[in-house]
Amino acid sequence: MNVIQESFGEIGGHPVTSFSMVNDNGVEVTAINYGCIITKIVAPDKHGNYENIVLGHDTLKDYVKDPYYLGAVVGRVAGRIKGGSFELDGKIYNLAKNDPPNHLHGGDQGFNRVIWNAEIIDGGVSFSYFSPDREEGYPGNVNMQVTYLLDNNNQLHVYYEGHTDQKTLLTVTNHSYFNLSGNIKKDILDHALQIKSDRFLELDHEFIPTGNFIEVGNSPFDFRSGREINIGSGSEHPQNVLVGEGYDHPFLLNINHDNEIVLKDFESGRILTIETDEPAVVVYTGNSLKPEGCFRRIPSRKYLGICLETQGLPDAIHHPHFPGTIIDSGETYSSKTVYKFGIETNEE
Ligand code: G6D
Repeated sequence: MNVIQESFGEIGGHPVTSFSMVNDNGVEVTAINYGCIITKIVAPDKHGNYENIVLGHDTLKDYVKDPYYLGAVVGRVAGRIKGGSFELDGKIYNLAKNDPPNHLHGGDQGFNRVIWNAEIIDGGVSFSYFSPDREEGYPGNVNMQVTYLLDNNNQLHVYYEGHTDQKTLLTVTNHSYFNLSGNIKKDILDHALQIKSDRFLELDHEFIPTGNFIEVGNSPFDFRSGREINIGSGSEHPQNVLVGEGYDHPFLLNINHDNEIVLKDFESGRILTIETDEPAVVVYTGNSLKPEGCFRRIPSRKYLGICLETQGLPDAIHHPHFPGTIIDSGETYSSKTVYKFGIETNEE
């Protein structure tokens, strides 16, 4: 495994570096130590064309301006926290209401907007960051580590690990927008998605979970046998309409057995298979991508990428029946997600 290190600019005098991991098959994953952002994933289609399959930018300036968390690790808490505040052991903590009136993806200067230390290791790169007590309003001094490893089976292994010196909240994810067509030839509406999930979380008008789990059966949220994403963009289901004619929903994963998430583009033959130890995956179909701006000269627009954010449940702190996202001193937050880049020729 080669890891090619290159300067990617600087922020406030701090250097930002890109790390390109290239395996023996020519698959490439590139990430920078600003936000642990994955800037590029290059994988072959069924004809052997190696093309980029994530939305990204070519310059640091564009990532600093980016409002979409493109490719970034988001946290301390991925997703929204209602009212931008929470209580732990009788104390109230107030966070940035950066998605007013709520908190989103760790706040104004979340993990996506800080510079991480980086170390090239065998098979990839490891990022680390010390998040001081009360950073973005969260309690506890937290040591975070994010590791990206690319193997010769075309799998990207992503490991997250966190330690705190006092009780806090922690659940992070990677916010890459996948588009398997290759170099964004089209949007993702005719990509097929399969998730063996029986339930998803109902959202309210602020995209905050109501606490209700909804069965997917007989609805545009039933991806158990695989179906095209466009079922949601044209749907009149109130939850599809609510989030801007698509999906922006956490799906409960059937942990401990066949909890694969599979995304396919039949035209290119590319298949992305995701396995995770997280209890949920937020499916976000880029409904809020605005027509302003571009991604490497491709004009931005709705549905240009799909995020599959494996994570704890959003706003879990306000829903005792959700799997927890509280971590205490002496405990280890750890999470693993594996992305496998494959090909399916029509002959199979
Ligand atoms: C919108 O509601 C969506 C979020 O889920 C997404 O993460 C963000 O855009 C980038 O706020």
